[in-house]
Amino acid sequence: MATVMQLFQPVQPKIEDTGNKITVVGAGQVGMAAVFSLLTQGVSNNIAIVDVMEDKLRGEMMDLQHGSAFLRNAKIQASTDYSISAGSKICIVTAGVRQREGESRLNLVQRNTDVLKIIIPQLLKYSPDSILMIASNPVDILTYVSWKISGLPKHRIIGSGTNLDSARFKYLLSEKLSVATSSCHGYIIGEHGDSSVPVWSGVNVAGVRLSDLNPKIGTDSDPENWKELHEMVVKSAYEVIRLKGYTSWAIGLSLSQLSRAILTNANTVHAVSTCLKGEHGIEDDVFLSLPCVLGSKGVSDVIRLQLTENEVGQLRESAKLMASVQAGIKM
Ligand code: 6V0
Repeated sequence: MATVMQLFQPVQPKIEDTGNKITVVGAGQVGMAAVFSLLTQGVSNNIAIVDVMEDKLRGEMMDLQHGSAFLRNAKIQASTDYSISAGSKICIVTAGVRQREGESRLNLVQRNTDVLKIIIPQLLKYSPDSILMIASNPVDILTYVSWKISGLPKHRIIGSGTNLDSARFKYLLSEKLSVATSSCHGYIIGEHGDSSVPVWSGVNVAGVRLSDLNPKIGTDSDPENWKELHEMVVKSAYEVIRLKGYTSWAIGLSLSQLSRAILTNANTVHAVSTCLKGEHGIEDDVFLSLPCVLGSKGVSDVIRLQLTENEVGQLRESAKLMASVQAGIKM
């Protein structure tokens, strides 16, 4: 084009690689919330979105592209063809069916396993060095399934796990204590879902452990009923689904935070789903959440939490439940 020829004196061909490409599979509520968080929080400016619904993909892509003037040099692609995902540093999987009102996450297993059998090989074909981050539910089981399908080393498969549950927990603590969420420290570990375990022994503000102030915290005999906070965390997804049909914003932000940790090689600690065989007496290849150090290689370390006997017992119960569900999956 003549105008272009007049405008530019070519010096060097441009390269496409931004060094921070992320593919999101699933252009549904969770996938698009993740994309929006990644773009607006400046985590990545190079996003590929893959789904099976062509029109939806095109609509989402165009809508985001129209926001380019408000973003930081964003490159946004979308297609049903996985070739657009080539060269991704992280592939986030949010595709699949979601819970219906009142349906448990574990109920979704086989339906979403079948979806993963299609998706994972395609992602690795085009991004063989990428970190896989799984969000589809039941996330712990599907992280295990993705590990099995992919044949990747364990550190490169991360389930979004209880990073979200821990965030919900911190929010509820902050409401109860009237301090900022970022100043409330505590982890929910184990299953993302109904059998998750709150680590009351570690909950603290400014290093002051609430369990030192209230030794009964989190137990049935606690007159202050702090246990209710964890019950609210477990119920919260069901409640949001009842009210708006799905959950999206908080999981999108959670996936964005985990991606930032990986892309910036941050070595920050997050509760994510990782293989816990050998930890706290767990004997099976199950994926559950413990606080992990995240960097560019994925999980570099699992934090050895000093858990109470009761907390270890609950974690092992979750592990048994995972192992029994895994045994029934047709891979
Ligand atoms: P949604 O809005 O129905 O979107 C799912 C998307 O997946 C749709 O656009 C589908 O077209 C797409 N899809 C289905 N099959 C394929 C396939 N084979 N290849 C590519 N795309 C496909 O669901 P939503 O976004 O609400 O939820 C997605 C998943 O995330 C569900 O399994 C949820 O249960 C799960 N969530 C996980 C959370 C977590 O904390 N880990 C939190 C919320 C939801």
